[in-house]
Amino acid sequence: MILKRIAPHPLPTNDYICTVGTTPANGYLGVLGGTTGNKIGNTTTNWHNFCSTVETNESTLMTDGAFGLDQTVWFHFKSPATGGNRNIEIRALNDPNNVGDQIDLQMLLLQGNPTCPFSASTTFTSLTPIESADNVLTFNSTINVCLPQNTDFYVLVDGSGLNKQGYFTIEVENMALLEVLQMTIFVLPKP
Ligand SMILES: [Ca+2]
Ligand SMILES: [Ca+2]
Repeated sequence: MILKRIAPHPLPTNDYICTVGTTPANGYLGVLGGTTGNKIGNTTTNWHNFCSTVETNESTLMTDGAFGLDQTVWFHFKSPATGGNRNIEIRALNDPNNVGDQIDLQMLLLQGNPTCPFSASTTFTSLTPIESADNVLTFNSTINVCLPQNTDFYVLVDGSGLNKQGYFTIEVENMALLEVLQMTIFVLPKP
């Protein structure tokens, strides 16, 4: 019998929320540009959540949608510096580059910054849940949401019970300036 040694997976760099911060290698995607169509992240960097864990009290964030947390990893980005509210789309794709391990993606978007270094009692309390996504018909996951300018956001990425761990990509796109409907009402005096 011939035994072949396989290369072990490196552990994810963004398992713990306080390791993300502003380091691209740990999941910091950057500041989104102010022009419609601007993107951060990409569909070529293959992230994964092998052997990632759930931190103490992380599940208290699940007030929207409330999917169960299995093996979470974290991303951080900032909305455009100026320009007011924007429609922003966050897309996580299940192994689009066929690295070879699928994941049924779930996402949670939070506003604010964690309180670091990690503390079970305070780290997650400074974050506000905004929106969750657990698409039923696809292993991909998408969030469409209107976000304020110049604000920090964190994205939790997890797998579902169908497939908890695997490879994925993540991308954030500026979809459009939110149009404000202006209406002028004339009140005419009674004749
Ligand atoms: Ca984690
Ligand atoms: Ca899950």
